Amino acid sequence: MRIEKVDVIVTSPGRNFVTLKLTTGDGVVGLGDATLNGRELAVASYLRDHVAALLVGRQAHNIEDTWQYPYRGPYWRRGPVTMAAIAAVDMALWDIKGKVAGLPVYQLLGGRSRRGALAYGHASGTTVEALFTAIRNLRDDGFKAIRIQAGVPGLARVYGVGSDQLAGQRYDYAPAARTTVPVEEDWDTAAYLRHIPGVFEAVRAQFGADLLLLHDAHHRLTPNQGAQLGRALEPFDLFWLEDCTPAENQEALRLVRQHTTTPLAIGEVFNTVWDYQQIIREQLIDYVRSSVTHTGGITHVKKLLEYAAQYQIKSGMHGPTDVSPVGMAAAMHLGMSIHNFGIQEYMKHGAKTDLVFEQSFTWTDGLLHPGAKPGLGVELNVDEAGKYPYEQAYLPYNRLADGTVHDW
Ligand code: EZ4
Ligand code: CO
Repeated sequence: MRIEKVDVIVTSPGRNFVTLKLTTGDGVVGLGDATLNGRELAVASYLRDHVAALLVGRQAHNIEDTWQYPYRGPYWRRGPVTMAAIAAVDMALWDIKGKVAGLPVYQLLGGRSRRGALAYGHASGTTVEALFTAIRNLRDDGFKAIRIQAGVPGLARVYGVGSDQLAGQRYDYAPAARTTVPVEEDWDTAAYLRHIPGVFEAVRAQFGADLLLLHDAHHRLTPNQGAQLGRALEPFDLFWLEDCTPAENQEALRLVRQHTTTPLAIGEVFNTVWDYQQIIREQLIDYVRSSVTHTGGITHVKKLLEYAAQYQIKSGMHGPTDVSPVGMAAAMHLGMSIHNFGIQEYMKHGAKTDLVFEQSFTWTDGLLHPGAKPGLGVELNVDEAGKYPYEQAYLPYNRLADGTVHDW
Protein backbone atom coordinates (compact mmCIF):
# COMPACT_ATOMS: atom_id res chain seq x y z
CA MET A 1 0.00 0.00 0.00
CA ARG A 2 1.89 3.02 -1.30
CA ILE A 3 1.50 6.74 -0.60
CA GLU A 4 0.26 8.28 -3.83
CA LYS A 5 -0.73 11.84 -2.99
CA VAL A 6 0.55 14.43 -0.51
CA ASP A 7 -1.52 17.56 0.21
CA VAL A 8 -0.79 20.33 2.67
CA ILE A 9 -3.87 22.26 3.71
CA VAL A 10 -3.60 25.60 5.51
CA THR A 11 -6.87 26.86 6.93
CA SER A 12 -7.83 29.51 9.46
CA PRO A 13 -11.27 28.86 10.97
CA GLY A 14 -10.72 31.26 13.88
CA ARG A 15 -7.02 30.42 14.02
CA ASN A 16 -4.43 28.92 11.68
CA PHE A 17 -3.97 25.17 11.22
CA VAL A 18 -1.65 23.21 8.94
CA THR A 19 -2.85 19.72 8.03
CA LEU A 20 -0.98 17.06 6.06
CA LYS A 21 -3.22 14.76 4.06
CA LEU A 22 -1.72 11.56 2.68
CA THR A 23 -3.69 9.42 0.24
CA THR A 24 -2.70 5.86 -0.64
CA GLY A 25 -3.07 4.21 -4.03
CA ASP A 26 -6.20 2.45 -2.81
CA GLY A 27 -7.72 5.70 -1.59
CA VAL A 28 -7.11 5.52 2.17
CA VAL A 29 -6.64 9.02 3.63
CA GLY A 30 -4.46 9.81 6.65
CA LEU A 31 -4.32 13.19 8.41
CA GLY A 32 -1.50 14.76 10.41
CA ASP A 33 -1.31 18.05 12.33
CA ALA A 34 1.67 20.30 11.48
CA THR A 35 0.49 23.51 13.17
CA LEU A 36 3.29 25.61 14.68
CA ASN A 37 1.76 28.71 16.21
CA GLY A 38 3.03 31.86 14.43
CA ARG A 39 5.30 29.86 12.08
CA GLU A 40 2.62 27.91 10.22
CA LEU A 41 3.82 28.70 6.69
CA ALA A 42 7.38 27.60 7.47
CA VAL A 43 6.14 24.08 8.27
CA ALA A 44 3.78 24.09 5.28
CA SER A 45 6.74 24.93 3.03
CA TYR A 46 8.97 22.35 4.71
CA LEU A 47 6.37 19.70 3.97
CA ARG A 48 5.50 20.83 0.43
CA ASP A 49 8.98 21.78 -0.75
CA HIS A 50 11.17 19.22 1.02
CA VAL A 51 9.18 16.28 2.41
CA ALA A 52 6.36 15.56 -0.05
CA ALA A 53 8.66 14.16 -2.74
CA LEU A 54 10.24 11.79 -0.20
CA LEU A 55 6.85 10.31 0.63
CA VAL A 56 5.33 9.62 -2.77
CA GLY A 57 5.67 5.94 -3.63
CA ARG A 58 6.70 4.84 -0.13
CA GLN A 59 5.06 1.93 1.68
CA ALA A 60 2.49 3.56 3.98
CA HIS A 61 2.72 0.78 6.57
CA ASN A 62 6.40 1.39 7.39
CA ILE A 63 5.89 4.03 10.06
CA GLU A 64 9.21 3.71 11.90
CA ASP A 65 11.27 3.79 8.70
CA THR A 66 9.28 6.75 7.39
CA TRP A 67 10.06 8.56 10.67
CA GLN A 68 13.78 7.85 10.52
CA TYR A 69 14.13 8.81 6.85
CA PRO A 70 13.16 12.53 7.12
CA TYR A 71 14.81 12.74 10.58
CA ARG A 72 18.26 11.29 9.74
CA GLY A 73 18.22 11.77 5.98
CA PRO A 74 18.41 15.58 5.54
CA TYR A 75 21.52 16.09 7.74
CA TRP A 76 19.74 18.86 9.77
CA ARG A 77 18.04 17.39 12.79
CA ARG A 78 15.54 18.56 15.39
CA GLY A 79 14.01 22.01 15.73
CA PRO A 80 10.31 22.90 15.89
CA VAL A 81 9.75 23.25 12.13
CA THR A 82 11.35 19.91 11.24
CA MET A 83 9.78 18.06 14.14
CA ALA A 84 6.27 19.42 13.48
CA ALA A 85 6.60 18.32 9.86
CA ILE A 86 7.79 14.83 10.85
CA ALA A 87 5.01 14.68 13.46
CA ALA A 88 2.39 15.28 10.77
CA VAL A 89 3.80 12.49 8.57
CA ASP A 90 3.84 10.13 11.54
CA MET A 91 0.27 10.91 12.63
CA ALA A 92 -1.04 10.52 9.09
CA LEU A 93 0.59 7.09 8.79
CA TRP A 94 -0.92 5.92 12.11
CA ASP A 95 -4.29 7.21 10.87
CA ILE A 96 -3.91 5.17 7.68
CA LYS A 97 -2.81 2.05 9.54
CA GLY A 98 -5.79 2.31 11.88
CA LYS A 99 -8.23 2.76 9.01
CA VAL A 100 -6.78 -0.23 7.15
CA ALA A 101 -6.89 -2.37 10.33
CA GLY A 102 -10.39 -1.15 11.20
CA LEU A 103 -9.17 -0.13 14.67
CA PRO A 104 -8.80 3.14 16.57
CA VAL A 105 -5.11 4.06 16.85
CA TYR A 106 -4.97 3.45 20.61
CA GLN A 107 -5.69 -0.22 19.90
CA LEU A 108 -2.59 -0.37 17.70
CA LEU A 109 -0.53 1.24 20.48
CA GLY A 110 -1.32 -1.52 22.97
CA GLY A 111 -5.00 -1.01 23.73
CA ARG A 112 -6.57 1.10 26.39
CA SER A 113 -5.07 1.51 29.83
CA ARG A 114 -7.88 3.68 31.25
CA ARG A 115 -11.49 4.71 30.72
CA GLY A 116 -10.50 8.12 29.41
CA ALA A 117 -7.93 10.88 29.69
CA LEU A 118 -8.21 13.22 32.69
CA ALA A 119 -8.17 16.72 31.20
CA TYR A 120 -7.67 20.23 32.54
CA GLY A 121 -9.25 23.44 31.32
CA HIS A 122 -8.15 27.08 31.55
CA ALA A 123 -9.63 29.63 33.93
CA SER A 124 -8.41 33.19 34.23
CA GLY A 125 -9.48 36.60 35.44
CA THR A 126 -8.12 39.97 36.37
CA THR A 127 -10.46 40.04 39.38
CA VAL A 128 -11.21 37.29 41.88
CA GLU A 129 -14.90 37.37 40.89
CA ALA A 130 -14.14 36.87 37.19
CA LEU A 131 -11.71 34.07 38.01
CA PHE A 132 -14.26 32.34 40.25
CA THR A 133 -16.90 32.61 37.49
CA ALA A 134 -14.50 30.99 35.04
CA ILE A 135 -13.73 28.19 37.51
CA ARG A 136 -17.44 27.57 38.20
CA ASN A 137 -18.19 27.37 34.48
CA LEU A 138 -15.44 24.80 33.94
CA ARG A 139 -16.61 22.75 36.90
CA ASP A 140 -20.16 22.81 35.49
CA ASP A 141 -18.67 21.51 32.23
CA GLY A 142 -17.23 18.53 34.13
CA PHE A 143 -13.60 19.61 34.59
CA LYS A 144 -11.92 18.12 37.66
CA ALA A 145 -8.65 19.96 36.99
CA ILE A 146 -8.23 23.65 36.19
CA ARG A 147 -5.29 25.84 35.26
CA ILE A 148 -5.47 29.17 37.07
CA GLN A 149 -3.96 32.35 35.57
CA ALA A 150 -4.57 35.81 37.01
CA GLY A 151 -4.04 39.43 36.11
CA VAL A 152 -1.29 41.14 38.10
CA PRO A 153 -1.99 44.57 39.67
CA GLY A 154 -0.10 47.26 37.74
CA LEU A 155 0.26 45.21 34.53
CA ALA A 156 -2.02 46.11 31.63
CA ARG A 157 -1.99 42.74 29.82
CA VAL A 158 -0.78 39.39 31.08
CA TYR A 159 -0.49 36.41 28.74
CA GLY A 160 -2.94 33.62 29.41
CA VAL A 161 -5.47 35.92 31.05
CA GLY A 162 -8.65 36.56 29.08
CA SER A 163 -10.93 39.54 29.41
CA ASP A 164 -13.19 39.23 32.45
CA GLN A 165 -16.28 39.39 30.23
CA LEU A 166 -15.17 36.18 28.55
CA ALA A 167 -14.50 34.33 31.80
CA GLY A 168 -15.40 30.67 31.36
CA GLN A 169 -16.41 30.91 27.73
CA ARG A 170 -14.77 28.80 25.07
CA TYR A 171 -12.20 31.44 24.24
CA ASP A 172 -11.10 32.41 27.70
CA TYR A 173 -8.07 33.76 25.87
CA ALA A 174 -6.68 33.24 22.40
CA PRO A 175 -3.01 32.19 22.26
CA ALA A 176 -2.37 34.33 19.14
CA ALA A 177 -3.67 37.62 17.77
CA ARG A 178 -4.33 38.34 14.09
CA THR A 179 -1.70 41.00 13.64
CA THR A 180 1.31 41.33 11.35
CA VAL A 181 3.69 41.80 14.29
CA PRO A 182 3.40 40.46 17.84
CA VAL A 183 1.34 42.47 20.34
CA GLU A 184 3.46 43.87 23.17
CA GLU A 185 2.57 43.08 26.78
CA ASP A 186 4.19 44.33 29.96
CA TRP A 187 5.85 42.28 32.67
CA ASP A 188 7.10 42.68 36.24
CA THR A 189 8.29 39.48 37.90
CA ALA A 190 8.36 40.92 41.43
CA ALA A 191 4.73 42.09 41.17
CA TYR A 192 3.74 38.67 39.81
CA LEU A 193 5.51 36.79 42.61
CA ARG A 194 3.83 39.00 45.23
CA HIS A 195 0.38 38.46 43.75
CA ILE A 196 0.01 34.81 42.70
CA PRO A 197 0.14 32.99 46.08
CA GLY A 198 -2.83 35.07 47.31
CA VAL A 199 -4.81 34.09 44.22
CA PHE A 200 -4.30 30.40 44.98
CA GLU A 201 -5.13 30.96 48.64
CA ALA A 202 -8.46 32.51 47.60
CA VAL A 203 -9.23 29.73 45.11
CA ARG A 204 -8.50 26.96 47.65
CA ALA A 205 -10.60 28.73 50.30
CA GLN A 206 -13.54 29.00 47.89
CA PHE A 207 -13.39 25.68 46.03
CA GLY A 208 -11.93 23.29 48.60
CA ALA A 209 -9.17 20.71 48.59
CA ASP A 210 -10.43 18.33 45.88
CA LEU A 211 -10.17 20.51 42.79
CA LEU A 212 -6.89 19.88 40.95
CA LEU A 213 -5.14 23.22 40.39
CA LEU A 214 -2.39 23.99 37.89
CA HIS A 215 -0.43 27.12 37.02
CA ASP A 216 1.74 28.18 34.07
CA ALA A 217 4.61 30.66 34.61
CA HIS A 218 5.30 30.80 30.84
CA HIS A 219 9.10 30.56 31.16
CA ARG A 220 9.44 33.99 32.84
CA LEU A 221 11.39 33.21 36.01
CA THR A 222 15.02 32.67 36.95
CA PRO A 223 15.79 29.37 38.71
CA ASN A 224 15.85 31.20 42.05
CA GLN A 225 12.49 32.87 41.38
CA GLY A 226 11.04 29.54 40.25
CA ALA A 227 12.17 28.03 43.55
CA GLN A 228 10.57 30.90 45.48
CA LEU A 229 7.26 30.52 43.63
CA GLY A 230 7.17 26.74 43.99
CA ARG A 231 7.78 27.07 47.71
CA ALA A 232 5.20 29.85 48.14
CA LEU A 233 2.58 27.69 46.39
CA GLU A 234 3.21 24.55 48.47
CA PRO A 235 0.37 25.25 50.96
CA PHE A 236 -2.11 25.23 48.06
CA ASP A 237 -1.17 21.76 46.82
CA LEU A 238 -0.76 22.35 43.09
CA PHE A 239 -1.05 19.53 40.57
CA TRP A 240 1.84 21.26 38.82
CA LEU A 241 3.77 24.46 38.24
CA GLU A 242 4.50 24.69 34.52
CA ASP A 243 7.43 26.27 32.67
CA CYS A 244 8.88 28.16 35.62
CA THR A 245 12.15 28.78 33.73
CA PRO A 246 13.10 28.95 30.04
CA ALA A 247 14.46 25.43 30.24
CA GLU A 248 16.82 25.16 27.32
CA ASN A 249 19.24 25.20 30.24
CA GLN A 250 18.14 21.89 31.71
CA GLU A 251 20.37 22.34 34.78
CA ALA A 252 18.25 25.31 35.90
CA LEU A 253 15.69 22.82 37.18
CA ARG A 254 18.16 21.44 39.74
CA LEU A 255 18.01 24.59 41.82
CA VAL A 256 14.20 24.76 41.61
CA ARG A 257 13.91 21.10 42.54
CA GLN A 258 16.17 21.42 45.59
CA HIS A 259 13.89 24.02 47.14
CA THR A 260 10.33 22.94 46.47
CA THR A 261 8.06 19.90 46.45
CA THR A 262 5.56 21.60 44.12
CA PRO A 263 5.42 19.25 41.10
CA LEU A 264 7.08 20.64 37.97
CA ALA A 265 5.97 20.37 34.35
CA ILE A 266 8.06 21.45 31.39
CA GLY A 267 8.51 21.01 27.67
CA GLU A 268 5.80 22.50 25.47
CA VAL A 269 8.52 24.20 23.40
CA PHE A 270 10.79 21.14 23.39
CA ASN A 271 10.73 18.97 20.30
CA THR A 272 12.79 15.82 20.86
CA VAL A 273 13.67 13.40 23.63
CA TRP A 274 17.15 14.99 23.63
CA ASP A 275 15.71 18.19 25.10
CA TYR A 276 14.63 16.14 28.12
CA GLN A 277 17.64 13.88 28.47
CA GLN A 278 19.06 15.41 31.63
CA ILE A 279 15.87 16.55 33.35
CA ILE A 280 14.37 13.09 33.07
CA ARG A 281 17.53 11.20 34.05
CA GLU A 282 18.04 13.46 37.08
CA GLN A 283 14.31 13.37 37.92
CA LEU A 284 14.06 17.16 37.87
CA ILE A 285 10.48 17.23 36.55
CA ASP A 286 7.22 15.39 37.21
CA TYR A 287 5.35 15.91 33.92
CA VAL A 288 6.39 16.02 30.26
CA ARG A 289 4.57 18.84 28.44
CA SER A 290 5.39 17.93 24.83
CA SER A 291 2.55 17.76 22.36
CA VAL A 292 2.44 15.03 19.75
CA THR A 293 2.23 17.81 17.12
CA HIS A 294 5.47 19.57 18.07
CA THR A 295 7.58 16.57 19.09
CA GLY A 296 7.80 14.24 16.14
CA GLY A 297 4.42 12.55 16.35
CA ILE A 298 3.07 9.50 18.14
CA THR A 299 6.18 7.40 17.40
CA HIS A 300 8.59 9.85 19.05
CA VAL A 301 6.43 10.98 21.99
CA LYS A 302 5.77 7.32 22.85
CA LYS A 303 9.53 6.75 23.08
CA LEU A 304 9.93 9.93 25.15
CA LEU A 305 7.20 8.88 27.58
CA GLU A 306 8.57 5.36 27.89
CA TYR A 307 11.91 6.88 28.89
CA ALA A 308 10.10 9.14 31.39
CA ALA A 309 8.21 6.16 32.81
CA GLN A 310 11.46 4.66 34.11
CA TYR A 311 11.62 7.61 36.50
CA GLN A 312 7.92 7.76 37.46
CA ILE A 313 7.53 10.89 35.33
CA LYS A 314 4.14 11.18 33.65
CA SER A 315 2.60 12.73 30.57
CA GLY A 316 1.02 16.18 30.61
CA MET A 317 0.68 16.75 26.88
CA HIS A 318 0.22 20.27 25.56
CA GLY A 319 -3.30 20.79 24.19
CA PRO A 320 -3.98 24.46 23.43
CA THR A 321 -6.22 25.57 20.57
CA ASP A 322 -3.13 25.88 18.37
CA VAL A 323 -2.91 22.09 18.33
CA SER A 324 -5.53 21.08 15.75
CA PRO A 325 -8.25 18.49 16.42
CA VAL A 326 -6.03 16.02 14.51
CA GLY A 327 -3.16 16.66 16.92
CA MET A 328 -5.52 16.47 19.90
CA ALA A 329 -6.82 13.12 18.65
CA ALA A 330 -3.26 11.80 18.34
CA ALA A 331 -2.56 12.88 21.93
CA MET A 332 -5.74 11.18 23.16
CA HIS A 333 -4.93 7.87 21.45
CA LEU A 334 -1.44 7.92 22.92
CA GLY A 335 -2.78 8.99 26.32
CA MET A 336 -5.31 6.15 26.34
CA SER A 337 -2.65 3.54 25.73
CA ILE A 338 0.44 4.46 27.77
CA HIS A 339 0.75 3.44 31.40
CA ASN A 340 2.28 6.70 32.69
CA PHE A 341 -0.49 9.03 31.58
CA GLY A 342 -0.81 12.06 33.86
CA ILE A 343 -3.21 14.66 32.48
CA GLN A 344 -4.19 16.19 29.13
CA GLU A 345 -4.57 19.93 28.50
CA TYR A 346 -7.91 20.61 26.81
CA MET A 347 -8.88 24.10 25.67
CA LYS A 348 -11.74 23.21 23.28
CA HIS A 349 -11.85 24.57 19.75
CA GLY A 350 -14.41 27.00 18.41
CA ALA A 351 -17.51 26.24 16.33
CA LYS A 352 -15.85 27.04 12.96
CA THR A 353 -12.92 24.73 13.71
CA ASP A 354 -15.34 21.95 14.66
CA LEU A 355 -16.99 22.26 11.22
CA VAL A 356 -13.66 22.05 9.38
CA PHE A 357 -12.49 19.06 11.46
CA GLU A 358 -15.22 16.48 12.06
CA GLN A 359 -14.35 14.82 15.34
CA SER A 360 -15.49 11.80 17.31
CA PHE A 361 -14.14 12.72 20.77
CA THR A 362 -16.32 12.30 23.80
CA TRP A 363 -16.11 14.37 27.00
CA THR A 364 -17.70 12.63 29.96
CA ASP A 365 -17.23 13.28 33.66
CA GLY A 366 -13.93 15.09 33.22
CA LEU A 367 -12.49 12.41 30.92
CA LEU A 368 -11.67 12.77 27.23
CA HIS A 369 -12.01 9.79 24.93
CA PRO A 370 -10.93 9.68 21.27
CA GLY A 371 -13.96 7.61 20.17
CA ALA A 372 -14.22 4.25 18.46
CA LYS A 373 -13.68 5.17 14.80
CA PRO A 374 -10.81 3.47 12.95
CA GLY A 375 -7.65 5.57 12.74
CA LEU A 376 -7.45 8.88 14.59
CA GLY A 377 -11.19 9.49 14.20
CA VAL A 378 -10.96 12.98 12.66
CA GLU A 379 -11.98 13.91 9.10
CA LEU A 380 -11.08 17.13 7.30
CA ASN A 381 -13.91 18.87 5.45
CA VAL A 382 -11.83 20.32 2.60
CA ASP A 383 -14.63 22.55 1.26
CA GLU A 384 -15.20 24.07 4.67
CA ALA A 385 -11.42 24.50 5.15
CA GLY A 386 -11.25 26.38 1.85
CA LYS A 387 -13.53 29.10 3.23
CA TYR A 388 -10.84 30.25 5.67
CA PRO A 389 -7.56 31.34 4.08
CA TYR A 390 -4.42 31.81 6.18
CA GLU A 391 -4.22 35.02 8.18
CA GLN A 392 -1.05 36.19 9.91
CA ALA A 393 -1.30 35.73 13.66
CA TYR A 394 1.32 35.80 16.39
CA LEU A 395 1.76 35.16 20.07
CA PRO A 396 2.41 38.35 22.04
CA TYR A 397 5.78 39.15 23.59
CA ASN A 398 6.63 41.10 26.71
CA ARG A 399 8.91 43.89 27.91
CA LEU A 400 9.92 45.03 31.38
CA ALA A 401 9.11 48.56 32.62
CA ASP A 402 12.48 49.87 31.36
CA GLY A 403 11.84 48.48 27.88
CA THR A 404 13.96 45.33 28.07
CA VAL A 405 12.58 42.36 26.11
CA HIS A 406 11.82 39.65 28.66
CA ASP A 407 11.69 35.86 28.47
CA TRP A 408 8.55 34.32 27.07
O1 EZ4 B 1 1.50 29.50 25.17
O2 EZ4 B 1 -0.16 27.30 22.96
O3 EZ4 B 1 0.12 25.72 28.40
N1 EZ4 B 1 -0.22 26.29 27.45
C1 EZ4 B 1 0.36 27.35 26.94
C2 EZ4 B 1 -0.16 27.87 25.63
C3 EZ4 B 1 0.98 28.29 24.74
C4 EZ4 B 1 0.57 28.41 23.31
C5 EZ4 B 1 1.80 28.52 22.43
O4 EZ4 B 1 1.46 28.38 21.10
O5 EZ4 B 1 1.29 27.85 27.51
O6 EZ4 B 1 -1.04 28.93 25.83
CO1 CO C 1 2.18 26.39 28.86
